[in-house]
Amino acid sequence: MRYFVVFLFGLFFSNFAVAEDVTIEMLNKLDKRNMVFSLEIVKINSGDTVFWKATDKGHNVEFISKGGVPDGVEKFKSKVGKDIEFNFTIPGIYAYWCTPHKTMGMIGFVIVDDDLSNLDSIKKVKFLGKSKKIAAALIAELEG
Ligand SMILES: [Cu+2]
Repeated sequence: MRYFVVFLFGLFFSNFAVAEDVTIEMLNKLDKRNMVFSLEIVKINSGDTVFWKATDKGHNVEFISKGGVPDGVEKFKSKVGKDIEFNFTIPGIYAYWCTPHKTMGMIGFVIVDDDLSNLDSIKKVKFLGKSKKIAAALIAELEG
C-alpha cells in the first residue's frame, strides 16, 4: 500500500521529488522526450530507497561505475524490463543510465544527503550521444 501511495505521489508531482522513498518510472515517452526516466534528479536521505518502475519495457538502471558514483559504491545493473529498487546508504551523487538507451538521453541522478562532494568526478563522466547535452543541463541544475 505504501509503495502505491508513493507511486501516486510520483505521478502527481512528477518534477519534484523530495520524499522518504521515491518511485521513478522508466518510460518510452514523456512530454516531448523519448526514452526517459520520469524523474531525472532525485534528492533523498541516506537510508531511503528508490524504486524504478518498468512502466514501459525495454529499460533498466545501471550505475555509471566509471566516476559516476561515490567511492565505495558497488556495481549496480538491473535486468531490462524489470522493476528494481536500491537502498542508498552512502552520501553523494549517483549518475546512472539505462543501458540500452545510454546514448539517447536516458540518464538520471540521485543525490543522497545533499552531498555534492563528488561533483568534479561526475563532470568527468563520459556521457554518450544525446546524453551529453542532457547531462550538462542536469549538472548545471545540481550546481544551481
Ligand atoms: Cu531505456
